[in-house]
Amino acid sequence: MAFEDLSEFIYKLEAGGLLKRIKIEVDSELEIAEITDRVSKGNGPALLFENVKGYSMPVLTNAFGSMERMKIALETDDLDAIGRELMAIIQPENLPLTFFDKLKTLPKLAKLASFMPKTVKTGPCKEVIIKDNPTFAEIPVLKCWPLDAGPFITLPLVFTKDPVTGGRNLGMYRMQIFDSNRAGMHWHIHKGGAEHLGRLPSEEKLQVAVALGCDPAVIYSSTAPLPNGIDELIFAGFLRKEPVKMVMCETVDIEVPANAEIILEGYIDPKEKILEGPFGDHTGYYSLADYYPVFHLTCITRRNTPIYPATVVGRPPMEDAYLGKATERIFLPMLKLILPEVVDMNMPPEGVFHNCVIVSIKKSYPGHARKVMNALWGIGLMMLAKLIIVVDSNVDVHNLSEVAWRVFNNIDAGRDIALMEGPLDSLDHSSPLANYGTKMGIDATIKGPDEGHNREWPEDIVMSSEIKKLVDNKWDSYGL
Ligand SMILES: Cc1cc2nc3c(=O)[nH]c(=O)nc-3n(C[C@H](O)[C@H](O)[C@H](O)COP(=O)(O)O)c2cc1C
Ligand SMILES: [Mn+2]
Repeated sequence: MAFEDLSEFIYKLEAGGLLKRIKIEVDSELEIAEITDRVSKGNGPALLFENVKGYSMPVLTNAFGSMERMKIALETDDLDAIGRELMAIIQPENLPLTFFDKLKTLPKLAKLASFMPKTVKTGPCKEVIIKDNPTFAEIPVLKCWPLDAGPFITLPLVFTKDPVTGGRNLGMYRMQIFDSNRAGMHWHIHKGGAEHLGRLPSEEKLQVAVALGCDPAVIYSSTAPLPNGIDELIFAGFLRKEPVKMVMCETVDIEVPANAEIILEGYIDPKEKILEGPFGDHTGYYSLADYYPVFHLTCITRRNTPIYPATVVGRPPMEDAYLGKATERIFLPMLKLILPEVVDMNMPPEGVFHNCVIVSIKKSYPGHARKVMNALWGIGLMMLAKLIIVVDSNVDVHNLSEVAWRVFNNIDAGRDIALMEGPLDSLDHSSPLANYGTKMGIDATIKGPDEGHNREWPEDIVMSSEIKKLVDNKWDSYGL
């Protein structure tokens, strides 16, 4: 049974001893962030702050902050299995060929239909409707780091519609609170929300709705790198094996999850921008201040006693690392559909997703590693990967020590480093220009004469199995 809402997820975590309630008074300015940072870095539990100074709403942090909690969130024992299941639905060989094949796939297609979001008349997110002077002031939005430009909503689910096709997008983009009814909308230029705004005639306004606190599959789906034009709510339905219940907003023509804790309705004027940031970001640095669109609040709808969810990001690893790991596992099979030579992939938390991708391949022709780099730089948000390291199939990409050892030994800098100019993540601070710069590929695979390497390539040092067995058997007698 899927989680209906955030509370059900909280109860599940609590029942498993994976959530702690903090009853003494804490400050939404810096104190909650410092507590969360320590607990998160210490592999600690999810935190529910019940007594936030000056506010009646409790604050939830670190809910997704471990592999165990991430799996509970998506109701699975094995994130890779979700990826394989996704493949089973979209793989071409599963398209019906004969009549009997068709019959076999019927349950699968019926399942797909059952993932579509379902519109309902009303829901808990409408228990309170505030159209007169709605204000952010009742929400305990966190200020996370000393040099942050203000409080930031860090787990917002931002809904927009494509002005041309009407198609929905859901993305997670942080929102800086400027005053009672204006917030920044920090969608990067590569993202779905920004694309919608860009398609809007400049004299119109883009309607936006933001959900705070949904069931965990919906929250995760807002972070998933789905191609623009694919509805994140169908993906959420697939993950939770039940449709997401949606309800129409009060002041904008957008549907939002009926079981959300809080809904913020509003609009963005494409002609208006505001200096947003700095913000202590998931790179471990303050992302630089820059101009972003302004969200104008027109209505708040919410539960009677909502929970405000937040994440604290900073120097990795933090909570977002686990959301990223889920994405790495769930989307790997799909990547293999396009690149069957890929064996495994690791996006280590220190690389904050867009800075480092390590990929192992079954190499079968000269230049194969470069082909994989170029392909990755051409697929969706992988275009932003600043460093791609390619290793042979026998290398365990999740063992960073092994990867480092292979790279340090295997590369000839003149031959094995590929530099590529192109788009970079908006959070990258190293490139001379924002959003554009140089990316590097490292080919750490074994080279042979077909790649101009006419010297012998040495063997890995491995003890023979007979001697290993002999030493195993005699181990206790060595007196070690
Ligand atoms: C905690 C968290 C915060 C994020 N903040 C932002 C952000 O401020 N701006 C942004 O463009 N992407 C941000 N992202 C990444 C996007 O949510 C992600 O790229 C998502 O796929 C975007 O959806 P879209 O492709 O529909 O635009 C964040 C992700 C997480 C997990
Ligand atoms: Mn999208």
